[in-house]
Amino acid sequence: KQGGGGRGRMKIISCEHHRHVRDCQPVKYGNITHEAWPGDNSTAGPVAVTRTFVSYIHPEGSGRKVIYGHFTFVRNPLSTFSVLEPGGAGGCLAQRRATVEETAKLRKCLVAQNGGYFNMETGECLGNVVSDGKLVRDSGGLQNAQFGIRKDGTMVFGYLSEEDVLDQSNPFVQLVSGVVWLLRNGEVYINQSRVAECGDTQTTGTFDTFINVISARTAVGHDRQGRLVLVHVDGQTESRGVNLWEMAEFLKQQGVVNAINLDGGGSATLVLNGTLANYPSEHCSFNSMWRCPRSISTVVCVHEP
Ligand code: NDG
Repeated sequence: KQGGGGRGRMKIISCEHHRHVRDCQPVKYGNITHEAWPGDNSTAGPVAVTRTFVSYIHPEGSGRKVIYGHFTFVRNPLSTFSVLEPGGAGGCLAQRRATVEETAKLRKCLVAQNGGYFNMETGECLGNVVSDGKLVRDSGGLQNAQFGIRKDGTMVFGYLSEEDVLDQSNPFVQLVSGVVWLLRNGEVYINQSRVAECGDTQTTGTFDTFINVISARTAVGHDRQGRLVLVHVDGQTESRGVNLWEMAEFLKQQGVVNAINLDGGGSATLVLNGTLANYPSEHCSFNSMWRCPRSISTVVCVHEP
């Protein structure tokens, strides 16, 4: 758990040795710790297409299981995609938490999912946050998987130094942090993420538990055409859904090129045109018969240009 008190700070400092990704990464990628891909810039057709899947996957060592979720394909992400602070601008500073429905309504999102990780006790937004050109939060170079869009429409996936985050020549207009770079250039990048990243940004047990446990998951990635791809898989920690190996393999099979893992578990939420469209795992406080979307932190939002 992050923030507050000395213990939280200690934990963050314990991640620092992971900062120098370049030291550990295979020569294959040289000194480059992120991938850049030109975003699609088409102006015709719908902004986003959301597709529902019910798929069988084959987990290691067992038969098959069924997984449920949605893919959203987004054209022209530079003008149709935003990272939103919880409950509107200023939400990270205020350590606000809001449901995806609440935040999505304020920006008239056609499609919205939960975004970055947050401190469940204090509501603090974690990682880097750039929302519609405004740098809201700078993680100080802490290494976790990033997704951003630069001013010229380039999509960036991977690890960024603080200098990269603050770059003014082609600045980020949207930026959000995940945990685990699932796919790098069409290849599963989990083993490398294990070494490079700060596992303490998430709180589902140890970093390895977080990677290996089945749960609800969300991700952001892109396809070969430069369309942004938002994904969620329904689940519940330890009982339904996918581990990150399965998530990465599934995305790879669907033609996703680069993808990072965003907040999942009880945070995993999809809202279509203002309406909840997934099966959240949290029980409602008023009656455990029903499942309720969690009040979360930042949101990834697809809207009209
Ligand atoms: C979810 C995450 C947890 C994280 C919390 C707040 C999963 C499986 O949201 O790790 O700390 O961001 O992604 N669980 O519960």
